[in-house]
Amino acid sequence: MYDIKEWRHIFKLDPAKEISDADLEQICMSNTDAIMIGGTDNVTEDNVIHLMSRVRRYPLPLALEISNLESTMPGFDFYFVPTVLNSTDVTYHNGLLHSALKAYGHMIDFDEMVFEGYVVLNPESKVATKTSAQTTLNESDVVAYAQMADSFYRLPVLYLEYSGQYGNPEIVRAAKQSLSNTQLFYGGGIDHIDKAIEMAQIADTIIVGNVIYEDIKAALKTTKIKERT
Ligand code: 1GP
Repeated sequence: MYDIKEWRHIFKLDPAKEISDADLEQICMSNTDAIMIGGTDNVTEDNVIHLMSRVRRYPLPLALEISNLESTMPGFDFYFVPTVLNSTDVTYHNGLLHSALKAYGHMIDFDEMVFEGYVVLNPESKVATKTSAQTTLNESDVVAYAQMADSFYRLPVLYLEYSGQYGNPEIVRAAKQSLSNTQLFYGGGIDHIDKAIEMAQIADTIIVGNVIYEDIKAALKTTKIKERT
């Protein structure tokens, strides 16, 4: 079975975006550790099932990051369930999860579930708007969330989500230093191998998204962190 603790690099594919078969093949045959399917807007049952079936041709772990109940389905190796720690809307702390458990709790394989503490840090991102996240956070705010995730909630993963923007390495480092058991995911604005290396030297796992759709060669190069960090 796959061990997410060993994952250093993840490509995140947005089911609402188009990707050619040739680009998808290069992504799935690259040196990444896993594919995560997830997005904020227009994530539907149809586009998730379509992308899942295309990625399933390749021999690497596949995870769904749950954005809504309608597009959640069997067939993935893992389900990443976000709880947005800096959301001001209880829906994104545990409201969606509560609805999901009411509907499907009797049939869930909890070994496949990974509860992710999210801290949304880019105020311009769709996820910040959707979750009404309080993004004006300094280093000590983020450190407090890291302690909350690690020492109180004991979450397996803390995800610093700068989606669409390259983050502040000092803030990421401060969060990392506050974690003992929780795995640190960093995502946002990695569009060059140098940025991938910088964040991979701090976080346990980096997530690469947008650049897949903008510059496939640069995206593929980010997997070289394995040789370079
Ligand atoms: C988005 O964290 C991921 O959820 C990756 O961010 O799309 O900016 O690479 P980018």
